[in-house]
Amino acid sequence: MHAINYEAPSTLEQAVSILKAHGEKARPFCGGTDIIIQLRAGVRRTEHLVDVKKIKELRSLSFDPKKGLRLGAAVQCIEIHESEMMHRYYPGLTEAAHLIGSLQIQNRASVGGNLCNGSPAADTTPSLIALGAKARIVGAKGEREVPVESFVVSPGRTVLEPGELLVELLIPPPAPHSSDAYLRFIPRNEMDIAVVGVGAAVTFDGEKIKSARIGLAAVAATPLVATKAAESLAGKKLDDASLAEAGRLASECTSPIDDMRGTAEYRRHITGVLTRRVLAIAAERAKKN
Ligand SMILES: Cc1cc2nc3c(=O)[nH]c(=O)nc-3n(C[C@@H](O)[C@@H](O)[C@H](O)COP(=O)(O)OP(=O)(O)OC[C@H]3O[C@@H](n4cnc5c(N)ncnc54)[C@H](O)[C@@H]3O)c2cc1C
Repeated sequence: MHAINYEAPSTLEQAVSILKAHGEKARPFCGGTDIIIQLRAGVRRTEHLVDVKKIKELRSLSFDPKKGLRLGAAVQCIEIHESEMMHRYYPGLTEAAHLIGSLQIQNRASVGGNLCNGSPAADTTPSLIALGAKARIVGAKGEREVPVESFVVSPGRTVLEPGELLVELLIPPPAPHSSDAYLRFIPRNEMDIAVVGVGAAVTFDGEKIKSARIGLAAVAATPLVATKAAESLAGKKLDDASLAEAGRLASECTSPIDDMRGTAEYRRHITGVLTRRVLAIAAERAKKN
């Protein structure tokens, strides 16, 4: 690995100014569980690593019943799993964060880094999509918010311009009678990349579904929002027929590849199965809220 300068600013202003000064030659990082491996393997190159873990705004994990969740980009997955508030209000996102690697990896890995790495198979991204999360981005030219489903533009590439930083993820408060869930399928019971990952959030109005959102991983070049599948549920009871229809529409919106973990056809099939299952889990939880 070539020599790399390391800086760890303690304010957002300092980080933005360092990133601006070095342009494309600098990269921000949080836990390093992706970037260090990529730099060692030579698949990414940078001259300056800007460690953003000391910046207060990127460390926040705070919930307001009216405004929702502010999840700082550098909050580690283990902090999410250890938070009672997260288990109560966002159980699906919490289980996605707790699936990443091992406990050692979760002690370093962040949800922000999982998203910024731009992998189509990132485990927390479908949950963020299901929850309607927005990414708050800050750079030298100012600030912007991007819905998470538009954040990844191709494998390994995101909407972030050189010098921009993901500061936090903003997630609306859960509506009454709503909840979320995440399921993934991996080829073996070890640490592995998802063959398919599905996150879902549902809101009930009495016995019927008021609204739903579904996010998919590892079934296209970018994480997907399964809009038609989710919309097909509105106004219906969550029964075998509505689940089957949502599963069918979710697998229809995918464009998977064949690889060593599974064929495209297999991925489409698993998408339908997991969508039905994850919706049923989210619904069980929602009925208790
Ligand atoms: C053994 C092992 C097992 C794993 N298992 C899984 C798994 O099961 N599921 C899964 O989804 N992932 C898995 N991963 C990958 C997972 O650890 C990462 O995706 C992690 O979540 C990234 O977070 P990080 O803080 O370490 O990111 P980093 O490595 O620090 O950064 C990742 C990328 O995002 C950019 N970046 C980071 N933070 C910011 C920011 N605030 N603003 C702008 N850009 C930023 C960096 O420049 C870099 O390109 C595994 C990794 C390992 C090593």
